[in-house]
Amino acid sequence: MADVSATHWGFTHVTTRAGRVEAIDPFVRDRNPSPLIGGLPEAIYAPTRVLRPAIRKAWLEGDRENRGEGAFVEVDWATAYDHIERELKSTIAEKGNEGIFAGSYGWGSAGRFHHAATHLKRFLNTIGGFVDQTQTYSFAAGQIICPHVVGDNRILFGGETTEWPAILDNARLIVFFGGINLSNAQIAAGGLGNHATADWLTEAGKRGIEIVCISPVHDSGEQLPPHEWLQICPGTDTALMLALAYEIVKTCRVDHRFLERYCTGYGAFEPYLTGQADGVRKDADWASGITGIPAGTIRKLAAKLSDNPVFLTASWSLQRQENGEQPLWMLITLAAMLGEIGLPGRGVSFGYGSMGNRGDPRPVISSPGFKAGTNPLGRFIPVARVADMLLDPGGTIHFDGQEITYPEIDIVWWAGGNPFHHHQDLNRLVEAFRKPRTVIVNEIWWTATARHADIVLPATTAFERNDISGSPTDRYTAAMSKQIEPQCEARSEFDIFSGLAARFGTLEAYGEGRDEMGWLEHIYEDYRQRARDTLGAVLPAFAAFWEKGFAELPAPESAYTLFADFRDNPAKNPLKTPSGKIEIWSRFIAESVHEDVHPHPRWVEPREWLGSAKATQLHMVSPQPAHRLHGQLDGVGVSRRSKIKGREPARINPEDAAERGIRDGDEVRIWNERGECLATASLSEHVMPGVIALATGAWYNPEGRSGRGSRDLHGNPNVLTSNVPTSTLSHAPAQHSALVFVEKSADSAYPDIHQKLPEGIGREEPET
Ligand SMILES: Nc1nc2c(c(=O)[nH]1)N[C@H]1C(S)=C(S)[C@@H](COP(=O)(O)OP(=O)(O)OC[C@H]3O[C@@H](n4cnc5c(=O)[nH]c(N)nc54)[C@H](O)[C@@H]3O)O[C@H]1N2
Ligand SMILES: Nc1nc2c(c(=O)[nH]1)N[C@H]1C(S)=C(S)[C@@H](COP(=O)(O)OP(=O)(O)OC[C@H]3O[C@@H](n4cnc5c(=O)[nH]c(N)nc54)[C@H](O)[C@@H]3O)O[C@H]1N2
Ligand SMILES: [Mo]
Repeated sequence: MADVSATHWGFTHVTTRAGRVEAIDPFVRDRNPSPLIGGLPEAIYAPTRVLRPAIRKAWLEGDRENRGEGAFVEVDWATAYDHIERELKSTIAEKGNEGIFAGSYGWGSAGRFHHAATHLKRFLNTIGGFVDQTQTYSFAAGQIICPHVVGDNRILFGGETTEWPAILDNARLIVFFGGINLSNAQIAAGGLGNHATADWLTEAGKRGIEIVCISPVHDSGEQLPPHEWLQICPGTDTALMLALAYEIVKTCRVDHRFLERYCTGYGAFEPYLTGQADGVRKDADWASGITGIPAGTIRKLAAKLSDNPVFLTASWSLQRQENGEQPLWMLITLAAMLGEIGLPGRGVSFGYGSMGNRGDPRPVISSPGFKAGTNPLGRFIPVARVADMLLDPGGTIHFDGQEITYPEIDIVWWAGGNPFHHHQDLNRLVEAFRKPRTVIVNEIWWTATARHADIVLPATTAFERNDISGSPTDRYTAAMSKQIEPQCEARSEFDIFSGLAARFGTLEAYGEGRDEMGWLEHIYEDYRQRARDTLGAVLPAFAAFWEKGFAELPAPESAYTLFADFRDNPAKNPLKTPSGKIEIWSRFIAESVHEDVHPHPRWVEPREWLGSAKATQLHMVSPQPAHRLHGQLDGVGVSRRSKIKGREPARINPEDAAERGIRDGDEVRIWNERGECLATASLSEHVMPGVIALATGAWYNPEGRSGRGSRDLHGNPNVLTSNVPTSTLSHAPAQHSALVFVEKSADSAYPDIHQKLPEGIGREEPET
């Protein structure tokens, strides 16, 4: 057995001693390992581990109003199963399976077999199905708009995109809307054997490629090769892109041949751009007033775009805000006007600064995976509409041209996600979570979601079970060998749901007669065969793979460029859009009920942005945390050390701080009409004036009873973010659009949520 395991922040080697994990070190092949893995041994034995099944005491007495309050009782597995079995059976009898919500969005383990949500769904599929969620929080607006514009989502995420070697060989200018944040590139869903993004950027610097970063926050500034930072007011990138397009029209640099051959609808768009349609020229002066970028700078950038082979990219953050569909659509339009799309290493694609190894060369083949099967119920809601669904049963919405009716939910079940991390307007979520009859959560730690549940099931960490990793952007697959026994009563996801399936008589359908190792071999051999059939690649057989600890796909011989085949022969390789071309004007959208989305890209003022702010308000951006993954590892390692006086640092420009009498390290109160939190001010020139950056992931730590009216003591931005969707087309989360007030508050002691357990929960040392 090898000592290898895998996490979303990198592969690891594990050292154990007397049945305990002693150290977790980076994978030998990793050239830029993430410091996050240093916190893992601490996390395995953290005081907030869920050690036994637990049930909320008041729920046993029929209460549903007080989730998040009061004591739990610890029970054995048989008792927990008894309750779950009874709950599921009564809901199915009374309401049918549409009374069960198990979308369970979230970043469970990197191990693809014990992926918690997949097991939950697979089990429920064997007993009639459940209400699901579609899209991801990462790029929900993009997932809806990109297929309308370019036919699919390769431009947004995954492994099939323009690769770095092609970019470096061909582009002379790379423009990063949203900047390039190397701390975000530490992470890849499903793990990564080597962190390559930093090396590609270094190489870009060596080759003298010009780099422009456009963002309200200058992340990773010191680690990047020479580059220019343009400060932009949050939520205004579309206006900047329009002005760049306008200046290109004005200087007669539009590639009309490309537009005619490969695009539809430019004729309907240009009159809007030039102001012929609405009397407003979208020129550099116009955009300067919106974005805060000097008009001369915009014109200079437009000239550079015309004069150089370019690669344009935007981080996913641009679409996690009101009208978040627009910047992506407009950047594609801009690249089309330049005629760059499909030329080797040039054009446009998103997410290069958002996730590790996007654009790293890798043969196109899907990674090892475990499937939930088909949901016989077939009902779903958009990912960010959970609270809306719970608060408005029977309500209807239009979503990407379909009508969706919110079901009445009895049972909410979350396994491998943390809505009290990811959901917008948390105080509203608290209210929504007090509606269903029963909330079940499988968790490793006592997160705020577990604390707002009725039945909590203890899950193992990756180190306590055997698994296999796989990511669409990585060439490596890890054989994740079990290193220690499960802590106390914790069980693997497969064991948890096998136990339930046995009670429902569906174990055969759920487990297909395989045990854990049987499944791993099955998943791996399927992958090995696909690698051989589609790539001619020879991977070791399962036993050898398991012994070695990892397998590696060969690097592709030539670098891939997205849409090169389409450019080469658009008749033979059309896009999957209705016209087969890039749609700058979309008939689907023109004819849809979504009147808030125009049929071509355009600038729409968000409700909350600096242009609508009161003099004392700041625009809060809530980026991904450099020191943890969402809420994971918040209480340990580099994340714990990054806290100031126990609270999350809120980065603020010294000018804005001075105006408010705030000094570095002061406790601050951040609030708006939706909520309030405390954080610690960290003065930084890397944040532009008018903006405050509060990273996500500080565990929600409400003072008193959770919900509207309480304040979060730790610095969780989602008590401040708004439920307003990006648009009615995508209903996506718009968490970067939030105005807040900030003031200095008197220093107070911080009660550490990572040391505090719900009442009734034992803390005895786990058995080892
Ligand atoms: N304000 C604001 N909010 C945001 C964002 C933002 O930019 N701003 N970003 C959004 C984005 S992009 C995302 S992806 C979401 C992320 O939101 P989530 O994915 O929900 O956040 P995580 O903290 O990663 O939650 C995963 C949970 O799964 C648990 N877990 C891990 N492995 C297992 C396992 O094997 N079994 C079980 N049962 N549990 C396991 C972990 O302990 C953790 O609590 O947040 C979104 N929220
Ligand atoms: N360390 C770490 N890395 C992560 C994660 C994590 O939790 N921790 N989460 C992972 C996940 S799930 C995802 S989806 C990705 C998300 O990847 P992204 O969406 O790219 O990440 P963010 O950090 O939200 O935003 C990136 C940058 O965009 C800037 N920005 C915000 N609003 C605007 C705007 O209006 N215009 C411009 N031009 N810039 C803006 C932010 O200030 C930030 O510097 O990150 C992944 N990487
Ligand atoms: Mo994400």
